[in-house]
Amino acid sequence: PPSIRLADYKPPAFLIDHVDMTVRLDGPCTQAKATYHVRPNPSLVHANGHGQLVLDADALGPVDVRVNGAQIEPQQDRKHVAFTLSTREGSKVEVATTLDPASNTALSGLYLTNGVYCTQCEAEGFRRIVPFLDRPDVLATYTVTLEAQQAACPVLLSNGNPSPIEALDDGWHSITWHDPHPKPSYLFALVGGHLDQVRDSFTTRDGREVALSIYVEPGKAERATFAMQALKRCMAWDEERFGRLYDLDVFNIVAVSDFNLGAMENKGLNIFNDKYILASPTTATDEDYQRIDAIIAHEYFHNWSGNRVTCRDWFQLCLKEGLTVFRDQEYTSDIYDRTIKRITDVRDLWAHQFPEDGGPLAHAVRPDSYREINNFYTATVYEKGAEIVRMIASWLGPQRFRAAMDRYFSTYDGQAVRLEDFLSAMKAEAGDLGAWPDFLGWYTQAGTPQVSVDWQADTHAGTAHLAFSQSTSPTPGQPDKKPLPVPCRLALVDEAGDDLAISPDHVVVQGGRLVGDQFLLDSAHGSLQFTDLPSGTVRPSLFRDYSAPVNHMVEGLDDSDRLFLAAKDSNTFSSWAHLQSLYSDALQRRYHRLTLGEPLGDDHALFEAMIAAGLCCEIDHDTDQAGRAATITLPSAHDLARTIGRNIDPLHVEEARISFSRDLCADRGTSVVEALERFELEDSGDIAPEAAAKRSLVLALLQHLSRCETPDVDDLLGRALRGAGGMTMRIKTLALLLQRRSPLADQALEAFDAEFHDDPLTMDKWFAIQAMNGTADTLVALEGHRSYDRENPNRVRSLLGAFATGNLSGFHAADGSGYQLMAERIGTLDGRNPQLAARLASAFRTWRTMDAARQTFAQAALETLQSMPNISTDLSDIVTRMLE
Ligand code: BAL
Ligand code: ZN
Repeated sequence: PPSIRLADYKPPAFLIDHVDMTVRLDGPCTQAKATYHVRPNPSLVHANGHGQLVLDADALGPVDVRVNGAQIEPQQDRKHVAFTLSTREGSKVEVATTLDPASNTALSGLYLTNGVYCTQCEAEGFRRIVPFLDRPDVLATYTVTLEAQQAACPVLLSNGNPSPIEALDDGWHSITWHDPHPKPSYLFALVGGHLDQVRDSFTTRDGREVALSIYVEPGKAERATFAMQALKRCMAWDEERFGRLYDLDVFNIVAVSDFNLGAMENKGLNIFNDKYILASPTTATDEDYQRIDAIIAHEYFHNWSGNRVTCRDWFQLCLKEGLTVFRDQEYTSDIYDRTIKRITDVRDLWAHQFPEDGGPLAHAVRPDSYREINNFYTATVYEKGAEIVRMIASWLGPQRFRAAMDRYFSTYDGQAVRLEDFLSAMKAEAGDLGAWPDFLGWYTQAGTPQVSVDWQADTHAGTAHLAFSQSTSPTPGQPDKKPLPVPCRLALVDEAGDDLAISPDHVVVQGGRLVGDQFLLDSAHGSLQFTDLPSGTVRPSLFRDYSAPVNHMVEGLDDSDRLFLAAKDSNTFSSWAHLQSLYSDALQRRYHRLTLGEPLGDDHALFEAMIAAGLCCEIDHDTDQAGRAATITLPSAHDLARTIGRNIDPLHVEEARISFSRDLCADRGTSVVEALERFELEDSGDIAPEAAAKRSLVLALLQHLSRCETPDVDDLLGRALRGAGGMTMRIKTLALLLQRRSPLADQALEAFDAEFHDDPLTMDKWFAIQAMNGTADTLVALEGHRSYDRENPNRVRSLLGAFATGNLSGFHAADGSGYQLMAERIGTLDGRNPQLAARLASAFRTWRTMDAARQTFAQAALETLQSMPNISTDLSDIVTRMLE
């Protein structure tokens, strides 16, 4: 299909104000009927008294259509149902069709998951249930009646508030749900089936009693108690922090086991991938718990940022997603540790968004065009989108930002709007901050800006100079780039590690503005000239808290300056970042020496700094163990590959990291082992954040030690595994044993399998660690395992997804076996579930950064996919862009 372009947006000719819908859940004879209260769009001129109503449709059988009670013959093709309507007055349009949810393997529209009926309508799934004006700027209230056999579907849910359930003849029953809030069809949902229920309640600040329920597959209720606590916590937080109150009498969450996304924010009826609801200490890791917290909050927060104020069109997707990610990041920062959360988010941005923005799939946060919107639920729209909101929030400061958000929600409540509307609310509260920066440029321009900073100081003269320049490389469809407003939060740090007070009278600013501690670089070049500095060495701490999503390089600071800042910078994020930049340089040096066959050199000073940071005190000492863990964690192999950028040999990338840890252990291993011995490797399995922080530090140390070649490390890891009180230590130590090909690994894998083989979500971890440490042959063997299911997205992601995105040398194997296997599996999957196939295929996006031999294999694999006769639009879009 041709591209859809933002520039071609036209308002709908007709509006639908209310939808009355009845869905009779009856296996392959499921019936969906809907009555639409349609009126001509009053903002358009309708010339001759009638017009075409073109309803969107997808994969529907014959549709029965009546207009004002009279049956008509519509024009129906694969994608549309069209007929003529009066433009002088409103019409009642009835549509009816029959569906077979069990055959819907694409998991978009109405489908069956483990015997439960469920829906996924974002972005364009509603049209797979009934024909509709399936676009986000058509907002309607909904009254939905669900009918089913009581025995098959005791639970029947939809959006809004329910009326009492009614018994019908022959063991059938029905319930009607009414949602008074106008919403786009992508927020419609229904669920029917056997589900267990966890109940609770929440009273809003204005006294509304909200009945909360989490529905899970039978027998899993115990694992949903954490999720319920998380839900209540985030509801209270959104009231407190953003003044957002819930607006229905019930809020339901349903966890299902077949789901393409993480979760979905349907109004009053969030549907979740059960991976992000179910947790127990013996089956979930610390990261799982944090992710559950974050995703529950994310979906709940959409109730305002997305549902009450929604998007005019899909180009504005980041309006709800970037903003809601920002909101969930803030929530998680408040309830866990702000610096650790920032570090985690920045690492994720570097790992996922930067490679996207620098490769063939690069697109603006608000793209100009798309062929398949499902392919734009990306790290760029979500994570870079959140970074833009973060820059705006930081520019406005907390009070103004809160006022601006209040203004945004109250001005646009019940409307479908654009980014420009969001920005105008932000700008309206900017007060005396001066000219409004071109934040829209961040939404419309793809690519990661490169910011070079040159630092020069003259201690005797008491002066210093910071020169900035920015540029952005061309991205597909955008050859020329303009400068963006880049906020650099900075400080000058004195010899004691204290921030110097910067008086505006002693700074000359060019090419930007200095407001508080933010230098807003808004030209290609800018500078700060400092005078009257006190005596002694001064160093700059730049991009504090990662104040802009740019790649920045600083000239004029040597390794000892960076080591000083790593130890002394009062901004804990920056002190982490200084050390990371040193690791990154050291690893790149090792990589290049490996490719040249040269000796790897010595990183003794860096090892000293690492040990000082990681073991500054006893592991058990409760001083910021999570911070210490982050500090001694190396950049990932993928991040190192991205930094190297071209002609990559993944084996050397991995060896650079391995050799670094090995040399660290040779240099300072005794102190690490001693520290761990004193800790005795006992793990309570307690899920409290303090216990999780301690585990993260132990694991960060074990990660390095696991690269030592001495056999006593097996013993150490074996003891850590046996002492594991919960899943975090268990799966991570098992992964380390596997990674070092320890003889203990097989036995531990078997024990895990024996214990969990009938617990699919837990087995996903078992599949994933093997996929990340194996080859294409490993995958083939694992596909035959009794717990594997080629049709379940979570299983597929745990095996194929983990391999393609978490195993650099396996996926990019020198003989092309990784590419070939992935292409084969993606090709097969495309016939069943195009969204999942396309998502997996995007792992190929770095193929042009590999060495020539690998590129040849990758290209062949992509071309094989491209030439498949029945390739889906989803997959074809990704593969084509990757080959362009
Ligand atoms: N709207 C799709 C799932 C999410 O981002 O919440
Ligand atoms: Zn979202």
